[in-house]
Amino acid sequence: MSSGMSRRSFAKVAAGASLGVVAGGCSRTEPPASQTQANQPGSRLSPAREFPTGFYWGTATSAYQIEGAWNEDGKGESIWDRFAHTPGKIKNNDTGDVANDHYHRYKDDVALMKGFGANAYRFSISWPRIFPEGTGTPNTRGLDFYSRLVDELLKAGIAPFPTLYHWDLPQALQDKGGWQSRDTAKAFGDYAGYVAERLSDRVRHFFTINEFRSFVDMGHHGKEVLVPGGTMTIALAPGLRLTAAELNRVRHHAVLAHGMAVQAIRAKGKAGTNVGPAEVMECSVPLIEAPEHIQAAQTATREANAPFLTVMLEGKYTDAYLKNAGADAPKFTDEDLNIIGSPLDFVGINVYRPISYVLASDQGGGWHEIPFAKAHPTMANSWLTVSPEVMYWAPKLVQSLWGAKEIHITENGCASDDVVTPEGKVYDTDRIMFLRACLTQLQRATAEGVPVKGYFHWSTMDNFEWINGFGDRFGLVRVDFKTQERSPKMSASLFRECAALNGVA
Ligand code: BGP
Repeated sequence: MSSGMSRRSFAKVAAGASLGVVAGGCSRTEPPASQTQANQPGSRLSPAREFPTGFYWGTATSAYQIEGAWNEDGKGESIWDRFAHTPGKIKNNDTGDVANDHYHRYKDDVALMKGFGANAYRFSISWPRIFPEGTGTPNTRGLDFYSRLVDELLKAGIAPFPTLYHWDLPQALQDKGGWQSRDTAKAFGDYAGYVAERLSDRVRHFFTINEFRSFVDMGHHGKEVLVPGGTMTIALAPGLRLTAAELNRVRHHAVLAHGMAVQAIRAKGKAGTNVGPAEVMECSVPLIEAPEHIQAAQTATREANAPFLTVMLEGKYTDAYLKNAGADAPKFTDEDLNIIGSPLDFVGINVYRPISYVLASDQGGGWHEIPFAKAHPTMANSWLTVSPEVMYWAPKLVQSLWGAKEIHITENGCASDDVVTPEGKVYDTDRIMFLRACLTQLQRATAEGVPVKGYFHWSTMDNFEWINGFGDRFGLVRVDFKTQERSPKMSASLFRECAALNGVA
């Protein structure tokens, strides 16, 4: 489809070779033994529900959302510390100061993950823990925390998949212009190289940046999101309202930072370190699965991702993006594009919902966007339209548009209005329905040869959900934020079954 497709060189990973065998160490992060047994004849799982051998069954979190210890052991302030400490920004004025206290309880949390059968874990590294000022002298106590966490994970047979940026920019860099400054991209590359140099003896996969579109657009302008019956606006830290030209510049700096990080990780990490982004892909889903509508969805998806995934995977902005932006388009050089389009080992995509359904059209770019019907079902969050088929189409289109050889679903999940029974149980039937429906569609993709190698459920446990504070509960594990008590919900049992059977249970 895209002209840049053939020049992307995704590292080829032989089946089973991506199991995260630790270089030079004795820890291995292979699927649980039960996973392979379940694939034997006589297994109660129909082969039509199985995932490929070696599939990663993981859950995901991010530093600010769970760690707490916001000013401990030399950590610097982040833009989320500043934002949450500003009254009125977060529901109930909640903050991540303590959050899940994971910084002190990480061993228990790793044990929980092991308990529900995960063989992979996606967490994020807090940049201001490592570089309190964003650049300059590193804080070794910050790095030590992640080193201990990685060791604990490997001991539990869980492969670590850290993300280097999940929105908590050092405030010191924000004070110098934040993502509006090109220097921030350079600083991110340096930080990424530093971490890779120190952790890649044990960590085989790094994600650069989480959800470019969310932190850029929602943080620097506020973003309108289509919901059944209308739209809603979401604003995140640092809470700016930039002009279109300024916003495009920030977008450019974000993908440039990603490219610089990819190059730094290649330069400083051990040979064989894998790297890719974790982007919230804007996926258009064909309303009807007929060739012309599938083609329309593919074209629409490529354009919708023009400033982020498309430029990272093609090494160029689409003509339509530049034309629409006109005088507001970002200024860039060929060298910038080379950096942004640095070859990747995998593509990580966060998949919750489609941006829209589409049908083919003779008008415009070749597609017609169909709004969600007013009564289209949603999960507890009004933005989360129930459209599990996006879990098939998102990786499928990443493969067909860009020829990706390895794809990870880096987030998928839903908040639920969890009710605790007198016995202390949470029967989250809605999350179970959502998870099973999404996995069914994902399995449909892998069965067709779409190279999805891992699934990371958002989230491991209830946590600080950005502007919704502790109000939205996305976890497989319930957290009582007064006592920090953790209790697995029924959905954790479904996850464990799926991981053990390596299929949709
Ligand atoms: C993604 C973020 C996660 C998580 C999740 C839940 O966009 O990467 O950090 O927060 O969404 O959604 P939300 O909290 O926006 O409702």
